[in-house]
Amino acid sequence: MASLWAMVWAVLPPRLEDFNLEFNRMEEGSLVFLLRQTVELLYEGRDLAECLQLSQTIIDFSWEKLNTGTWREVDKEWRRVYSHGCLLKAVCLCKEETAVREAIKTCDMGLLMGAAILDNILLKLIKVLQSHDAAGKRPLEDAASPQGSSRKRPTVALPLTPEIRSGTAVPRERCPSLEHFRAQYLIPQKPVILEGIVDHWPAVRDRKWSVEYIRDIAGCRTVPVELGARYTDDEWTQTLMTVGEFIDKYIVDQAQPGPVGYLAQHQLFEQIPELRQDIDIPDYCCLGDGDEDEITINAWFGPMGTVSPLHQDPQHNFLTQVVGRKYIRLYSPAQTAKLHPHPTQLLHNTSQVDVERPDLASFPEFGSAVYQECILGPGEVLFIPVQHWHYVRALNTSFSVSFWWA
Ligand SMILES: O=C(O)CCC(=O)C(=O)O
Repeated sequence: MASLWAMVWAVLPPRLEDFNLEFNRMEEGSLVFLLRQTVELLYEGRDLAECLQLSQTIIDFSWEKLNTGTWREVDKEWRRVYSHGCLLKAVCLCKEETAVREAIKTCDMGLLMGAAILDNILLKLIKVLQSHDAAGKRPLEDAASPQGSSRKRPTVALPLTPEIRSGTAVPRERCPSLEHFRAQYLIPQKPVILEGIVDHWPAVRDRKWSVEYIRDIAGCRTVPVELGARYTDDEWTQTLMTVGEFIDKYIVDQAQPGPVGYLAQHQLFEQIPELRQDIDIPDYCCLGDGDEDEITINAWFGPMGTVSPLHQDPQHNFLTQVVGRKYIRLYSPAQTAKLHPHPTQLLHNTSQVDVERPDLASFPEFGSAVYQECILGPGEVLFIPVQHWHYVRALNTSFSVSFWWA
């Protein structure tokens, strides 16, 4: 096998001149100058220690810019500078074969916070580093045990599997034709569970997803994780950790709900193409008006007891269950007044009511709101029409993929 250093250089542009360092609208010219100097140092192979130090300076400086003002206001060029800093740092780290994990983490930070550069070079570099890092496929030795987690919070057990009454059950269809789905469900905006439509996915067939499979593919990748039982709680927060750490701390099959962390991610499949290859956009999305590249694919990976509070979204959704089962409650937009949306602009799409333990003294109308419900199992796809309120609770360790489309 070629040395790591040789494999890394096979990913980099062959010559210094091929390294595109053109930036528009950058008032901080000196940082671009520093970036050029760092790239030169790397290509001339003069002083890697200095190169590493300079790349850290570039990261620190551009990080400040990324964290000033709102995310939307951040100039994309700063995100490109940040990604370049991450690339250079990761490359320098690879000279020491012991720092491969840190190099992968650095690339992930560039992917998460930066912008695509040099034909997605950070993704290519991660692929090389992961193939080199056999240790990346093992659980992290220093990960805290679930019992030791300081984030453990007492949770009140809910009925493990609610009984679904026939009057409220979401209907089911096995591989309906496009026309049937359009006429019966899409046009009248009615929820339905589609069975059999993802049976060809590698994620449910030959590369069947499981916690260990996810750890194998993505254990050493750094991702954003939500901490807290539900995003409406005051203590709810977000952090970055590796998928391996997340699994060790939060994904435990246990009799009672434990500490809750949720890998709920809009970018996961862009960041980890190996997982994207295991799934497919449902054919029914072609009935929408939007292009395929406008479809958002989300990952929802969490332990038993993870709850998404009752909320609505501005697009249709195919919520697809890959691992485990989820209890889901649906209310049509016509019920909105009975669901008591939060009054603030930020949370106006979220109900104040705790669906399975409603405070009917504070929210009396909720008791008469009409709903449908289901338990979604592996290989099943729930069509949630646009603006339909949905509440979701994982009944065991669960991985779902949702497709937002219009
Ligand atoms: O599965 C979940 O926890 C939430 C899914 C969801 O809200 C969505 O796909 O829009």
